Amino acid sequence: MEIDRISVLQGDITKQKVDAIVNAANSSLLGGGGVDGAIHRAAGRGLLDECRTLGGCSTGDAKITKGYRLPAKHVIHTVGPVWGGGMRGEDDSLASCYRRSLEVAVENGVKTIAFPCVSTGVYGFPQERAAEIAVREVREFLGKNQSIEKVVFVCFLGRDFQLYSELLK
Ligand code: AR6
Repeated sequence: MEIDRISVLQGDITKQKVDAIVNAANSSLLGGGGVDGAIHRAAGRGLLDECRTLGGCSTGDAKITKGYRLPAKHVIHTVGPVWGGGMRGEDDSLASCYRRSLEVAVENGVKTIAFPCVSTGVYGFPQERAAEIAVREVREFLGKNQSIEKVVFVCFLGRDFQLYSELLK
């Protein structure tokens, strides 16, 4: 069942030893604060150099790089929507981030993948609404795809850990 392949933990995504961790990046893909900053710091300069070759990324899309000094083999960079009140297609864009990240994962033979809570920090997307979208999209994708073995939601904040734990019960 899909649900057996999904888990949640509270912690730092840069420490996860998985095939790919997802980065909540911005459209430049050239780094920033939050989880993006943490991933670039932990991965080292090679990550930024590879990101420079990618030509940025649109909101709702995803691009893959190597993981460099991270324990994860790859980083899948996705660009979440900036919250603007909910009437500007934010839900669809966020759903697209999860779907596109999983599609890129499958295309690259990634079997284990960790997600942060995309858009819910600097970009201001409401946490509960984002968690519902994330869990729904991942469940739906895993229902159709057998090649992904494990999806982990890595929550930095206790509140997110609570929300995901409830949704995955
Ligand atoms: N591991 C896991 N989650 C983390 C970590 C970590 N080490 N650090 C922070 N988080 P944010 P966004 C959580 O702001 O809202 C950047 O500047 C954090 O608590 O990182 O998508 C980019 O360059 C929150 O739950 O991403 C963009 O400009 C979640 O990660 C912009 O921020 C996402 O918060 C993207 O904003």
